[in-house]
Amino acid sequence: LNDCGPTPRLIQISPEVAAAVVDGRGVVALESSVISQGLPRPHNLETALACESAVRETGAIPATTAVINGTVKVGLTQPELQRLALEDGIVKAGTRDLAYAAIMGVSAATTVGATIALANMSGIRVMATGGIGGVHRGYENHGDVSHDLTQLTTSPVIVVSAGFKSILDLPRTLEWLETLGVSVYGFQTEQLPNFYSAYSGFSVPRLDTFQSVADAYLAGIEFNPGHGMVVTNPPPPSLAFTPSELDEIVNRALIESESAGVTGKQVTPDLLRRIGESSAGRSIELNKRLLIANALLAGDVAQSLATAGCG
Ligand code: PSU
Ligand code: MN
Repeated sequence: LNDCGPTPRLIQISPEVAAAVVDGRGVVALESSVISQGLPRPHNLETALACESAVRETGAIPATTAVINGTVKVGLTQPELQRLALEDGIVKAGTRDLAYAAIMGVSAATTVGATIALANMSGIRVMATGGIGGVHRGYENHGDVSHDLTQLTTSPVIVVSAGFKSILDLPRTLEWLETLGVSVYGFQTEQLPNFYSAYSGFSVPRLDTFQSVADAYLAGIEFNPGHGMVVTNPPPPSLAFTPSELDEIVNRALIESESAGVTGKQVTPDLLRRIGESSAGRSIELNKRLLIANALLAGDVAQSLATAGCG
């Protein structure tokens, strides 16, 4: 071995997170692309802080990830969260973008894929987000599949979400996860949620307790080592959309975004913004509430894993 190998030298884990991992306490990784690209100001900062508080309520420690001036960080300070929420020009970083951000000294927010890669390198087994990326509609024309899916084949992390973002091709995303060998579970439901709606028409295996989520994870990494898993949590019923409301609003956003010529990694943030505008902010409030609910569930799951001696 020489000094040029993959020993972590560019990643900086905060003292609080590092101590929690060493002590085997519950830790939850939180992504930051939702802060910098997914939600508008001032909701983004409020949500980021509320998600960290939700994790702390369960007794677990939050570890939001991002690149700050080229330093790849796991566990951020409040001023760093503020920068991600309020500064212009924060880049969106998938896993492959981390290296360039690090050597160029830029500041970047991490997607689910990049976040679970960093969580795995840091000894963190649980992460929370709103909706994960997947196969985009019109895949046969442009081939756009989120790296979130493939990263789940090399990062054994539990991803707590409300499903796949409803702008995606849900059946194809499920097929891809099956191909990749990544399990998708429903928390206290057998109906796969569709991000902004509790109903997708697809069923998933149901897990009813935090402990059973932890058990499914530990069994999963025994039989399919290296793979992560997806736990879906239905969105809060008071704000969730019905399937037909959701269909209408997503279809409109897709048409507008396509005729505006939006492509690549701009697609997801652009669609979320359009849906926010056409629902008069309801999708934004819902996105915020479901992110907090997922952070809470992730914290409880992380605590169950820690109790099992696998923090
Ligand atoms: N969940 C949300 N809002 C978001 C995202 C997730 O509620 O903005 C982000 C996540 O960071 C996810 C990314 O990884 O969108 C997916 O982007 P893409 O489809 O370009 O891979
Ligand atoms: Mn994409």
